[in-house]
Amino acid sequence: HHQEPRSAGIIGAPFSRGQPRVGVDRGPDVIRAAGLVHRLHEQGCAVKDYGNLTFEEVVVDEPVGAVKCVRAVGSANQRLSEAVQNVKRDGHTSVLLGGDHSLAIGSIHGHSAAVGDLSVVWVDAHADINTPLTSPTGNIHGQPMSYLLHELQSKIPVLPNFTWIKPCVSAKDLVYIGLRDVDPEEHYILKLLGVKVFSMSAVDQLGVARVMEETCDYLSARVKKPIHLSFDIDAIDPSITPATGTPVVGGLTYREGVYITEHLCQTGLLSAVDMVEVNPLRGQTEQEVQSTVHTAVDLLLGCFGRRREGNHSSDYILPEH
Ligand code: 6HN
Ligand code: MN
Ligand code: MN
Ligand code: MN
Repeated sequence: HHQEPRSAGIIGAPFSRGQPRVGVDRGPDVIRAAGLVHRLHEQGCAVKDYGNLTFEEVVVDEPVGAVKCVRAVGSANQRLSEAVQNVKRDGHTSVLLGGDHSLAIGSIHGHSAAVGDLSVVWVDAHADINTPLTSPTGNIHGQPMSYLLHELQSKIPVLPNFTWIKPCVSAKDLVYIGLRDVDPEEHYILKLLGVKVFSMSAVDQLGVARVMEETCDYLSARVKKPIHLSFDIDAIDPSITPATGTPVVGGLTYREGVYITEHLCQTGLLSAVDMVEVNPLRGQTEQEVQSTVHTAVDLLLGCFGRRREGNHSSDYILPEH
């Protein structure tokens, strides 16, 4: 079978205000420095790098209730949403390099604004579905899905710089993979909305191949919608990707992570990808940082057609002597 030629439109979002640790804003540049663009080209993928976004400097950003940096996060995501809409209108698969996971608000919003109804595959140790009122930390990177889901809108208070957000995802169009650190309030929400979850227990029980088969069967049961993959690097086990802000033991292996991206690529429906929470300042050694960054790159290559069996272009001709 033949795949359509792919093209990636890369957006860097050096943004960290959805959580308190410095360094995650360096994610886009370290992922590029590891050769992402070159390696995508090498595997026959067209690439346009749209560069890094710049963000409004929000000087006064007092907590709203318990929620921190509301205005900065709202404003940054509004810019990101516009940027993703641009990339989609140019015909690319959108690639967001974060930055922290609060950026999923703008990325998914912009994707949906450009293409309509989406499926969302959220690969993460965490569910990131706290509402502003259930959040135990006030960090917005633990809340993005709550702002995006139609079903939670009555639970979301009005927040400064958040009024542009239109909920655009239905609970039935969301699948989680890799969960292993879910707050009790989040667990209640997941059960209340009947969200499809493949926790690490399910990965252990079923194996990653069946998890992906069931994920795609579930999402394509009605109509085949474009897929938004939101990949938090902390989904992978911290023995492989330690340079991240909220590591949790017992995660996906490198191979399970790559398999997820290969499988989603082969659906032909992958339309936008987030690679978030890579924080080079959280590595204890250079080796820890490199392992984390190289894994992020390999996951992205998997999203754009890299196969571990090898690849060759369809017009390749063996040299004659
Ligand atoms: N992430 N559930 C915790 C919270 O603060 O709401 C942790 C969130 C982690 C978020 O890793 O993107
Ligand atoms: Mn063929
Ligand atoms: Mn996480
Ligand atoms: Mn996350």
